[in-house]
Amino acid sequence: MEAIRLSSEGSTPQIISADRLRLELGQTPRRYYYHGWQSWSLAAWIEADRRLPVQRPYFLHPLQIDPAWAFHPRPNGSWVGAVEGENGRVVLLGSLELDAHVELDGTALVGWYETGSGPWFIAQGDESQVFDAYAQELATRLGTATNTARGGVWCSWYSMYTDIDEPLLHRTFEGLADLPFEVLQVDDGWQRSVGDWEPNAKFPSGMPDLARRIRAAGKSAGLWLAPLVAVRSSRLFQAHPDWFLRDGRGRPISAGVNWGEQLHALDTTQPAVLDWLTALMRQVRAWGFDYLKLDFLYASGLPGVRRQHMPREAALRRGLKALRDGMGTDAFFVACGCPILPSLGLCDALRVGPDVWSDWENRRDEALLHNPAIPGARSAVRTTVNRLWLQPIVIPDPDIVYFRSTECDLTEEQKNLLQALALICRFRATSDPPQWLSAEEREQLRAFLLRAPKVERLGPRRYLIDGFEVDFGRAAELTHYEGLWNTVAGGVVGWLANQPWALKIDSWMWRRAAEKRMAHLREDL
Ligand code: 9PG
Repeated sequence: MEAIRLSSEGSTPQIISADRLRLELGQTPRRYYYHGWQSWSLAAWIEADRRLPVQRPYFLHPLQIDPAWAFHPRPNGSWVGAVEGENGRVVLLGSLELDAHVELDGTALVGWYETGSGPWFIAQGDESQVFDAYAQELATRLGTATNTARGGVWCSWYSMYTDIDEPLLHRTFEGLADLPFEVLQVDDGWQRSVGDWEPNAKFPSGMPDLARRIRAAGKSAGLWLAPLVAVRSSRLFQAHPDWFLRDGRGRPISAGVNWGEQLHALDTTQPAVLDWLTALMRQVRAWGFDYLKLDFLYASGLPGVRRQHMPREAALRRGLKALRDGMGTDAFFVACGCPILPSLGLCDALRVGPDVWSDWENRRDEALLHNPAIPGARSAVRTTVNRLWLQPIVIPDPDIVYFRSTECDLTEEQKNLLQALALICRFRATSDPPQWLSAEEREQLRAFLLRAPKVERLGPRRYLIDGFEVDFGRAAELTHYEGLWNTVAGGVVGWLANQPWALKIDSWMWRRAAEKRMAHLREDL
């Protein structure tokens, strides 16, 4: 353990190697910067004397945060932590290698590597300055994105969810043909099962046909896969149970619950698994897709027993490398649901926040479940804005923006904020089906896709876009909900959320809403 005291004047960054490092700040900080593990985990500045409640439901921890530190008693985050003092100066402590964690312990920032030791980066100054310096150093060690930003992307998820099929997508692509999209991306719903990456019965003409139709319209074909997880009922899990991470008692670990099933995680220290991943990516390229949104990538970085002993994030990075090797350097790789540092240098774009949703905030999720990883427009803006410092290393994916007013409750102001963020990130995606756009909204979308804006950064959360100021300050804050009523209601709802039967009711309600939405969509076709 290395203990050092922060000097009051020194402002050149320092790099020190240690297994554990204690950085004495010499004063009680005002705010602490939390940095969550993966895409969907929270990143935000919070008053240093506040404690973030443990988010619910607990069974989603492996899917939303780093479950290893979910119940840690002090403010903590993955790889990097920062504090702001009374004078507004920021001190940052960040690791330059994987498998590291930082906490605020009173008047000290403490960082440690889960195994062994490694380099720590220490900087103080104004917020933009210290985060920029950290990003520079990470870029040098881990590498940067190789492909440049793509133009507009249309993604099927945020209107159709898993209810996609061949005729629906064909007609949608026809309706989008005269809009200046560069990529048409097919999301979740085409596969036989999560783990079995072949087309299901709703895609009888097969995947090469789908990609060919997209390319015939002059666009790139994009595809969603979650290659590092498999549901229990998949053929993959049934055929190769030994390919999956286990707990100390030999049972396959939970990588969370989704698609109404238990998820399991591939062990990316096994050569057979790596070969399978590389072959899968080659296959998808051979089908004709060259924009790949790979999702649920956190799975192979979860704590668990691996065939070959190595730190968990180093193991994940091996898996990501095998995926990149298979797809080739010319494919555009969007990493989603992915631990941040292990992906740097391997992907082109990285989702840096949770999913957006067609309304701004949800009181149940925010106030009662204390869960900032559940889809929501404000949650997405908050975490994305607090991760824009990653921009010199990777294209930040802020998720999609909305132009439609059908099936969307966002105000004009909220939609404008999402659009501004997409322009800043240089990642422009939408999911609006053409038949849900009015003539005016369609023209707004066209103008947005064609825009070549001049973006200037005024501060960490303030930008000028073509001379217009956009301030994300308020949206980027975390609202605290307190009081007796909130505690009682939160206790009840939190308990309910942890019950499997309540989950069944929730997915039944989701199903009903989806059926209504799809009936609406198909009748408009
Ligand atoms: C497809 C989707 C979309 C989306 C991804 C990802 O339970 N959860 O917390 C949870 C979070 C995100 C999520 C699914 C579940 O969405 O971010 O864009 O591709 O998968 O299933």
